[in-house]
Amino acid sequence: MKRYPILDEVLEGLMSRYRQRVPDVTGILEAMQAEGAIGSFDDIENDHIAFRTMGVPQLGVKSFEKIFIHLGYTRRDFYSFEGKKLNAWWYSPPTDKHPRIFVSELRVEDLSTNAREIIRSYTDEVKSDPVDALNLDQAADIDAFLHKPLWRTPTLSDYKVLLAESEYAAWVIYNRYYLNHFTISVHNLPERFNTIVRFNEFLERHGFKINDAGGKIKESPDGGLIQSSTVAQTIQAQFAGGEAYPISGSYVEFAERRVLPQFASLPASEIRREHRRDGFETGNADKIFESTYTSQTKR
Ligand code: OOG
Ligand code: NI
Repeated sequence: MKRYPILDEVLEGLMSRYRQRVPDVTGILEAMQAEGAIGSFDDIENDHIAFRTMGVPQLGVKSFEKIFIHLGYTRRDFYSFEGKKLNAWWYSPPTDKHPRIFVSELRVEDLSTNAREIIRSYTDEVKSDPVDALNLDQAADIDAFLHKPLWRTPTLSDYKVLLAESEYAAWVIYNRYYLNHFTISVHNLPERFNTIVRFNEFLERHGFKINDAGGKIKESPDGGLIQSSTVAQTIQAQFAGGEAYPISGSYVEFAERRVLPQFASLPASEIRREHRRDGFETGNADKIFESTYTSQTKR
């Protein structure tokens, strides 16, 4: 099988920062290990990872996607979130061993003049598409780019103005391209854990807080994609002038992908990723975004 060493290194770099920022990741993996759901952390199947961006001409998904398309991903479906003023696309990976990617962007043009001008005052510091200046054959260059500030450190007052109008905008102005979540596939786990209903029970037994926006279980109308997520963990942000303030960081998601009706008679041992419900679902995603919203984190 073809190898993807640059992609693997970039993914590892993302996951290592994410594990540091989100103690729930290790907490959940340790609880899974303790209960025999997995032998080692390597047994986890990462269903997908997600990023957020500001939709301005020189940034946004059009810029961000170039990285992962270069590394072997393919752009798939588009999703629109009217109320939240977001666009999103998903990307299928080069192999079954790699996670899907979900990337969203804020429709900055649709915000109030005030919020738009605050965002532009930061994003205008990026004069041209920064991905065009990267060497995409160098994992270290990509890794540094994904974890460096794209614009100056925001002020707490700008953060609060954005938070009042768009929680997504506030999240991105501080967190930028930090991994928003990774997603544990539950359908290949031992039977006691292999549905979202059972996995949520396990999480709650261990004290993890589940996003309940629209209910704790998000199910696609076709019944094939069932998701849940933790509530984002708080990070102590350092705003301009050294002001510290607690804000939402990242969270963990869980996905159950059911076998498609046309493959229902396949023996379990033959079921691969391609036999299960693929892609995403607008109604599910709309509520999962709220994992970082204060309506969940302050609950
Ligand atoms: C992404 C929310 C949507 C999914 O799997 O549908 C999502 C985000 O919070 O940025 O992850
Ligand atoms: Ni997700």
